[in-house]
Amino acid sequence: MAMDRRGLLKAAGASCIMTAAPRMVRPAAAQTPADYTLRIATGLVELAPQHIVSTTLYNGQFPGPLLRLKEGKRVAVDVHNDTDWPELVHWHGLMVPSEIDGAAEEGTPYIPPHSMRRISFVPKPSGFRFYHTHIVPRDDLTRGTYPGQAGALYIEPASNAGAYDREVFLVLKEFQPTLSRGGDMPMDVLVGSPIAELQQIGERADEGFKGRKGYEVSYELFSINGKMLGQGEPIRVKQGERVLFHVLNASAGEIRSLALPGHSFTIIALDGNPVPTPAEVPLLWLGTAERVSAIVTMNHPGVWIMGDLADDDRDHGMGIVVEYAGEQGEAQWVKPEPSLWDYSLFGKANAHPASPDETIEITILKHNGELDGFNQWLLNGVAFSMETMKPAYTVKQGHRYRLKLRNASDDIHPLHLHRHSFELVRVGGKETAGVIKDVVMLPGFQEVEFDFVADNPGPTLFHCHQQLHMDFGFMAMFNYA
Ligand SMILES: [Cu+2]
Repeated sequence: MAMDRRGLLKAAGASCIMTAAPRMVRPAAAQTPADYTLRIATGLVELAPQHIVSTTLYNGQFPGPLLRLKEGKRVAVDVHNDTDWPELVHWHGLMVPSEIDGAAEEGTPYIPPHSMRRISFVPKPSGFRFYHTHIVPRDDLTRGTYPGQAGALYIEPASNAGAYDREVFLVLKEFQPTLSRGGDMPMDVLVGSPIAELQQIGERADEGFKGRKGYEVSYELFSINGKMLGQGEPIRVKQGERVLFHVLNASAGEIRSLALPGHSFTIIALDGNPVPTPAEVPLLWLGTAERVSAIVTMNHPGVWIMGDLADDDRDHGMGIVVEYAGEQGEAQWVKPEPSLWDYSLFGKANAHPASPDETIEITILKHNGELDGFNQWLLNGVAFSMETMKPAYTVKQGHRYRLKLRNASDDIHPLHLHRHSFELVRVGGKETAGVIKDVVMLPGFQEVEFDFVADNPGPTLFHCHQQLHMDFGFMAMFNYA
């Protein structure tokens, strides 16, 4: 195995961090084959014969390879960075140490250009997770989560591996981003009503930026599993079959919807965590980086378009064909009735989460076009500094923290906490319990509350998963006391 001395030392350092007992590091150890290899490099994705895009990929493919890991069984992944810039792989939704997590803000070392780092960790918790880059591209739309650096990761439970005949992974992703002024983010996504006080705070902030609008990102091409609608193989199903879909929104910043005409989705897990109340919904809404696991009973024969509700996005590729055995013809789309997403549907009825040891309230504010035309984001008046990376909060191990996020902006924010899961407490003005997630959408001028237990010591990053938002201030660090 080609590995320079620096790479070897880095790998050795990582393995020392990972093991409680000191372990001899011998050259032979590095020669043990890794369980997986990820190679970050420029490559081509054929979204359609007339749409071949050059982008950065894992192993020359989009999505990156599906990583199937076993809960509790240590895994070694060799990550080769064949690009000209430093890279990071973030293990989204996994409880790993800060040095492994893949966020420079937490202290994970970069993988230097044209070098390799062996990453070793014990996968947990079980369920549908995600890996992606975590570098900060700011105005460079060829880097960060804009290119094709995303893949699904599934951690099999240590016991009870699940009893489904068929699993289908769907990775939703846009390509060819451009900067634009004014976005078209869907608004009728989530239940709940705007809070007047938050609207007033937002309006007051807007007064200083009269009429100014910051950059947004729009996309030319849309795909599921790296193919535009109508390209690639359809999902072939049989009548009566129950198909478990694992859907990942791997967008850099879009909120996505997904419907299959004549069918409904029974949600069994959110962000890979089984929900207390599996419930049936007519369509899915997923914020950036969210995952939904849902069973669809195939009881409506035909050839259908499973696609996004937005006609424009679907027409530009955001969909995949579902074809019943023995059925032919052009795939049909039928516009579904509108349906708002309500996380509390999947919660425990009449239950309350444990009381927190402390509540942390954070108000989100936007300064339109403040940073060279980009919107600046402030949490309690502070935009995160990439220079100082100063932690905003200190937590005590074992304590339960309630985060109360108040959104004084009109955008939906997919909020993400690293290295921990959280329990939803209040969404859309409704109390809930038992829904465990690592990303939650917060609609414009609303509030959300969720709890996390400080059970994974080390610097921990909290941020909006909208790439533009996180790059321009929407981050906060939690340190353990
Ligand atoms: Cu955001």
